[in-house]
Amino acid sequence: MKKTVLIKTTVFCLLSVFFTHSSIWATDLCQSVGNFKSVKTIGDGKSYELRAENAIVEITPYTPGMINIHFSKDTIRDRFSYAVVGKPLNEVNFNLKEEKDRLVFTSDSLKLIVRKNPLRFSFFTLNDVLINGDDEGFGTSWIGDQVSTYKKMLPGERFLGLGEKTGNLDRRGNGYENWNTDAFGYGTGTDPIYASIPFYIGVHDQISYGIFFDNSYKSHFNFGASQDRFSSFTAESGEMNYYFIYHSSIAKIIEDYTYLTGRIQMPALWSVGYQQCRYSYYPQEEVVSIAQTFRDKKIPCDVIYLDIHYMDQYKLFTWNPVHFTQPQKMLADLKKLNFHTTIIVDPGIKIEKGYAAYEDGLKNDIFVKYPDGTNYSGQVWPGWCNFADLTSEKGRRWWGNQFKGYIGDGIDGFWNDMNEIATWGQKLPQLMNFDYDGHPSTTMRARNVYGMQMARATYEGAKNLMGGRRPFVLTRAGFAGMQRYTAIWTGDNSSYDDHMLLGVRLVNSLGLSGVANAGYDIGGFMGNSSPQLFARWMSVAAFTPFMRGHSMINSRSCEPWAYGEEVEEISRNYIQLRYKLMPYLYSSFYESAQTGMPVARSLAINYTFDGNIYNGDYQNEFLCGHGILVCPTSTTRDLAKFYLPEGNWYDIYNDKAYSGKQELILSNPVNRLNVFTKGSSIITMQSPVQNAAEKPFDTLYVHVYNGTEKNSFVYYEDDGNTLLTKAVDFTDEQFHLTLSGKRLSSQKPKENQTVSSLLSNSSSTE
Ligand code: NBV
Repeated sequence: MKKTVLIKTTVFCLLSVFFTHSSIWATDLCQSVGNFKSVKTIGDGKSYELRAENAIVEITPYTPGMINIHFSKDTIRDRFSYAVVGKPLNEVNFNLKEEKDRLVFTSDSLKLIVRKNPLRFSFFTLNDVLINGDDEGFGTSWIGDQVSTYKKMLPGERFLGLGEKTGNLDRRGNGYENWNTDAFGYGTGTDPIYASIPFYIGVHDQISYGIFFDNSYKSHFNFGASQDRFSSFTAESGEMNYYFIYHSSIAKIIEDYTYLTGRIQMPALWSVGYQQCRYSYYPQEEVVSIAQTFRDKKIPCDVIYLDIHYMDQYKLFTWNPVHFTQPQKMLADLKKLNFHTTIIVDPGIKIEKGYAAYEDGLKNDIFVKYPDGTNYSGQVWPGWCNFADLTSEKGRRWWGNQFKGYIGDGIDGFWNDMNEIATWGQKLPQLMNFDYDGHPSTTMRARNVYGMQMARATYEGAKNLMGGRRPFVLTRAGFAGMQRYTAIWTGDNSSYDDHMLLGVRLVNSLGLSGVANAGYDIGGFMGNSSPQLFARWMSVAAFTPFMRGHSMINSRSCEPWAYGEEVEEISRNYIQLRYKLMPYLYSSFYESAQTGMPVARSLAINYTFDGNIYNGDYQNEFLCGHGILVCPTSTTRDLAKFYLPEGNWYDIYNDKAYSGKQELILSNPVNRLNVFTKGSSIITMQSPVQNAAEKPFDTLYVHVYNGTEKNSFVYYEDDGNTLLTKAVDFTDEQFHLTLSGKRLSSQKPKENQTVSSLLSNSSSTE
């Protein structure tokens, strides 16, 4: 009897050793989805569920060109997404034909062919041209919790977008990580930096497609770094949930992507004006004096910023009792000068007995917690702080309500900084609990979305408190979909030429990735700009969606007059030009709000297959709106090389005509940024104003440039301030200008406004 028991124990021990080892191996090796088992329709009959040996996959068409592929090891556990707001359209055709070795799904725009053994996904045009397909060997697979999809990399394939990523326009040969990071003093190749947008666009053989990987864990993208076999996307955990988008143009891909993740709201008109910042303007008299200097010097400006020194010991929702003794009076004085005021807000709430926000946060139990239920504390400007869980409805509501005092005082702009979350030491513990809107998660999943949820809480709170006026929110950290709530700036850049050019690419890349309202610190946050660089930076920024001068404490000032008379004059000229272009810029924002098309457009959007635009010398060029080509170049060269893409072009200053598809070498004086308008473009302008509240003359100038293309432009105008409650469909306040041959026609001209065609080129209209 005793013997038998012993034998059994031995067998059990051997078995357990075997299982332990086999499970170690199972998690260490790459686990494939395996072979196909079954397929059935689910939901409303348009979605399909595929079962394979080691995975379940849901396939859902969202639009004819956008298909969602969602893998899970067992059951799909989580459909929750902060990024996605678009729903599958009802009228999408999506049919399945099952064959012996494969499944063929067909929509009105593409075919998805799923090979059965092993399961591999490939997308084709309706004429059977490969758009993008799984790597035959790997497809989708897991290593432990880490999940990846490997796509075959095609000869000559380029990769664009991925949001706020340093490096070149074409990302081939590089790998990237998404992990929102306080990247103080980042270099031109640093990765990651502040915001994460796991969306990219692939281009090859007259074909372009987009892939949005909806997973907020730390993710990795490899576009041929250290290998040349595949492009891949990987998340440390969570599910492989991606949206494949195919269209005939990048513009349409962005349209679908922003259908999915949302578009910008119409910004307050004043926020499209020039904005002046400094770390930090104080005391209050200094703030008003800076604003007054803009008016005295006749340099247009709409916004002044208060950085961290406006607070009492950096405590949020307070005023500094020494430097800001009469904040309401200061704000009223600024208002009289037609200035709006934006304040910085960091997420940390100082742990201090008796401090109202802290006590209230404790009472309402809104702070982020460790798993043992104690509040997480980290050190930032005010000292040790707690942090509201802004991934919970309750936390966001609490946060939003805290702005009551500031809004009552007259603040209408909210600058969200340090929301990666940045704390001294920069090692946010991984084990903290976040609500993740009812899907409890650790920092691992919540970190990348925290900044976006802070911007959302700020936007929603301010919107509720501002009596129907549009708040302006600016964020440093963000995630896919942030464009619904906020503009973004590219953090702590540096005062050198390559960083200025990097900023241009970052903004263009954000635009390719759904974020139409973006900008950078003009002059560079860190270091001291040269006068030439500052002047050039101002001129480039005049064509950038968000335009703000900002610099670091103890560095050179960054007001337009801080670099002497010549630079002041150049700055004034370009800021003034921006204000004259306001009807064009604002209409371009309207286009972004309607279609997702960014204001600053990488040339990859319109000239996707022209290899020259990816050339290192030309990759910084962009279109501002549909018709203004901006050619930023460093200030270190007397002559600069440009590339004019297809079409015909006019020098914006003297109307000199150039034909496209040519490289140009022109002089590069600091007072003259090379800018061209496109043949057939329609550019609306107004008389000069000093700020957005000042009414221009009642004449709208419509510049039409002679060209061969048919073009149309939607001119849009509203009061610039009132929240728009309905979706963007404001037919009363817009009119379409259509240029066909030499005839310019307009529909629905606005009351009390004359449309006069001021022709830059006399033969351009009838
Ligand atoms: O609040 C101070 C700065 C701010 O001016 C800057 O724009 C942010 O990116 N902030 C970072 C905190 C730390 C700066 C060293």
